[in-house]
Amino acid sequence: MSAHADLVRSQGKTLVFVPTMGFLHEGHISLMEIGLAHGNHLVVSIFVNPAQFGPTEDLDAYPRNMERDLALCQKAGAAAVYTPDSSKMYGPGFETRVIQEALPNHLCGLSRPRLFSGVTTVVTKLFNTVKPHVAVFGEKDFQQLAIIRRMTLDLDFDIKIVSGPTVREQDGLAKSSRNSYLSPEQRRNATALYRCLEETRNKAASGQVDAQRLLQEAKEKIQSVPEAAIDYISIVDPDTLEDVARVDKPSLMAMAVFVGKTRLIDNMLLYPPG
Ligand code: PAJ
Repeated sequence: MSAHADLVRSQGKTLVFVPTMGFLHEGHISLMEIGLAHGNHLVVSIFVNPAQFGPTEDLDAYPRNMERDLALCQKAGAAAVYTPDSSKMYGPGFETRVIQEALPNHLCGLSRPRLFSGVTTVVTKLFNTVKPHVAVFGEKDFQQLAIIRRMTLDLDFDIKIVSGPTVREQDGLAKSSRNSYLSPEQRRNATALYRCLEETRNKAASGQVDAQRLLQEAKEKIQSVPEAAIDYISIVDPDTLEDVARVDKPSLMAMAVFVGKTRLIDNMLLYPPG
């Protein structure tokens, strides 16, 4: 991969990179399309990164379909797909992690303590090997995007970070590789996340800006859904990810909810009236 990147760069091409954990869906494909608007040599990586899964999480169960993924990458215009294996990624004696101080201590980082150091570590390694000019990340994982932007600045990566909007199913459920875990009934119930975000966005836009009250009502709504268990629902400053008391400027509503055993995340920006 590294030699390929050197060759591509020496040809004066603009190398764009979309890192993924595979089991690709339209959300991933949309990032590839956005990438190709920013460069002319698209590299996709497919790597289910053990370093970002906790000991009780779904590493082994994580859905995989390499053959289908490769065909989708080719169709989307990828010039190369990088599929490292874990024993090479984390060879004998591996012991270094990239750790960020503040941004991981919110939202998903609180219930998944190794998630973001696993992400920053693997993305650093991928950046060093793929050597992209541009890298594309999804707003669906808003906290991850914020962390990658911060890391890119802090560690002087000469890479432009571009984001892509969340791609949804027709009924609003954010596309996710993990949606494949849901039973048909759970799949129907899972639309509650999006409906709740939309309802809250409408309330904020019509002047109900007290965050505690918005959150209380949102939690009641989610709690009424069969098999749903809230991990967190928060309204935060989109830059610092710290809780806000009022939606008096654009604020991020983010949630993680278990539907059965499947942990789903979603988010939406809330805007005050006007
Ligand atoms: P993965 O969950 O496969 O997601 C890869 C990229 O696709 C991420 O940037 C994610 O935000 C984006 N994405 C996922 N669902 C999306 C949707 N519905 N709409 C738009 N974009 C979507 O995120 C990871 O992998 C990993 O943490 C990774 C960055 C690859 C590091 O291991």
